[in-house]
Parts: sequence; structure tokens; C-alpha cells
Amino acid sequence: MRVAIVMGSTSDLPKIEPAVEILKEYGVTVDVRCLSAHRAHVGLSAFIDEANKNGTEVIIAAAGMAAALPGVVASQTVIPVIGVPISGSVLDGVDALMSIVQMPPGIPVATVAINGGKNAAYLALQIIGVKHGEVREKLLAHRVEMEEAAMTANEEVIAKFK
Ligand code: RP5
Repeated sequence: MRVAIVMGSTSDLPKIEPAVEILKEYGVTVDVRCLSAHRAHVGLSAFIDEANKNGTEVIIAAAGMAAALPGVVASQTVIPVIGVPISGSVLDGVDALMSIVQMPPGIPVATVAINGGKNAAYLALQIIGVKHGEVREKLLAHRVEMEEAAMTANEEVIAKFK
């Protein structure tokens, strides 16, 4: 099981590290790269070429501002691409969100929320889980844990305002 994560700048790293951690918890091999579509397009193409050949199942691409990266990655592969808009500009990530989500027909990018690295990881795991039963089972167990935590929180709220 292999996922690639590529970001436009090392300034994006704090928003992406949680995704790396989640994927590793599920036993996924994660190739992490910093390759801007604008500043390092030759290196980026070489990396996508590698991913096309080495069994990578999902690519997560994170970028801020003009955020061409996820779309440029998607243009060079049919591996599913998940885009993560990153905040930090004067437009606080809305610029990146609009850029990443507005792909032309035929070249999709599955776009998560601004700084949504965690959901990018969970979506990647769900895609991988179609083929890998052990990942699907672990995701289902995680859903049960979340429900239990939510119901405990509900009990605490009820007790507090009795
Ligand atoms: C984008 O420009 C990067 O993904 C980053 O979010 C933003 C700013 O990059 P730096 O100037 O911090 O390198 O391409």
C-alpha cells in the first residue's frame, strides 16, 4: 500500500504532517515530497512519472495561493488525486480552494477543506480500502470509536446541565 504526498512549499508542512501520521498508523508507505508546480515543475513531473510506475494508489497534493499543484499532478496521471488547499495567504486559503476545486471535465481533483490534511488521509484510506480489506476493517473500527466518543461527550453535556 503506497500513497504519495506532494506539497508546494515546506511552509505547507505543518498542515500536512497529520496526514502522514494517519497513513502510517494504517501501515501505508508514504512518499513525501516538496515539489512546487511553479518552481520545480521538472522535478515534479519526474516524481509523478515514478508514482505512475511504482504502485502508488493515491496522490495527495497540497498547495496554497494560486495552488496549481494538485491540478498539474492530476493532468499527468490517472491515479486518484486528492487536493488540500492551504491557508496562509491574505485570502486565507479561499484562493487555493477555488483554484484546486475548479478543474476542467476529465481531469478531476477530489478537494477537501482548507487545511484538511486529516480528511485527505482518511479519503485516501477509503480509496485504498476498496482493495485492501484490512484497511477497510480498521476504518470501520475507527468509526465505532468516534461514535463512542461522541456519545460520551453527549452524556457529559447532559450531566453538566441537569
Ligand atoms: C504555494 O505558495 C505553496 O504551496 C505555499 O502554500 C505558498 C507559499 O509558498 P512559500 O512562499 O511559503 O514557499 O505554492
